[in-house]
Amino acid sequence: MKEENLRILIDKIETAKSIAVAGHKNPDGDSLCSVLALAHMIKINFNKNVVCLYDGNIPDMLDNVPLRDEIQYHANIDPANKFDLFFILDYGTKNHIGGVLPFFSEAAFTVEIDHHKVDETIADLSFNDDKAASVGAIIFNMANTLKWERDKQINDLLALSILTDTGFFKYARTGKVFRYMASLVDDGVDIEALSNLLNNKPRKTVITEASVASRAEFLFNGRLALATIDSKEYKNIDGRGETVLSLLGQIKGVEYIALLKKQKDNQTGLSLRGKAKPVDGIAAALGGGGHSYAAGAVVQDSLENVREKLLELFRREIR
Ligand SMILES: [Mn+2]
Repeated sequence: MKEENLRILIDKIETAKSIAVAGHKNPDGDSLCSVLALAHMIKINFNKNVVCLYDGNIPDMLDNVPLRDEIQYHANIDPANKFDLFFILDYGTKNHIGGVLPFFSEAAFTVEIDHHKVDETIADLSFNDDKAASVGAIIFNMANTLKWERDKQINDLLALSILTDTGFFKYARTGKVFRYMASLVDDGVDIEALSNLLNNKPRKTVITEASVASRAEFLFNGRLALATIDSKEYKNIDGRGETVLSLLGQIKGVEYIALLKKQKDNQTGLSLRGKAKPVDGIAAALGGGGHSYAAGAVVQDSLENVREKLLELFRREIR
């Protein structure tokens, strides 16, 4: 983290009269918890009020995270609000910002903190690190560098951001993130308690996800598992249908997992996972993006058409 950038950051926080923080649309664990952690950290270290905003839906499994009620749906905030300082976290690409974008665009000064591969930064100041395990990990590092105070809620939120984005360390690719977590555990974080706190899905969600997985197709000699969610089932899914992806990923011989979601008649969501096989190129070819082994897209087309395009891309990928 550049010292000069940190100096600007401190100055902007100290002089701002209004501050807001937001993550990507349909927040996941990292997006929600890093937003809440950063906002609360600014509150207790600078004695400032911070508005947390989101668009889309927050999965039920995240209902019990600390300070969950501190985040507000963007439409409940007066659009005339022009923030002096606006943080956008974990956003990936501009079209993931959703309804929060006008607040970002209107803000006097903007900061982005991200670990996605971003082509171009959109904020005035950026703390991006595509090697970081989660945005919470970047914020943990920032807090330590600046010697910001962290309370129990912040520690739990930063730990949750790391645990959810690394799949409880399965996708942790650097030693750094273990050292961060070791330090959080020394400070009182209870990983088992946090894991239990996330076991909070509605029954219909898990039943639906299991049913979707049970109907999956296995293509290219079983190397691609492809599951499809219709619009009725889509309402029951919590977040991105992570359970479907992880169930199918457990199958011997499966190298790629794809989940197609009929969000609307002409809008299809796609989640892709690769077992040591990059999938971000396929997601990008469909207008999406993400991480090397976990990527996705939202395509303005019917599920049938997106399925065909996807299979064509896999035909070229798998030989
Ligand atoms: Mn993230």
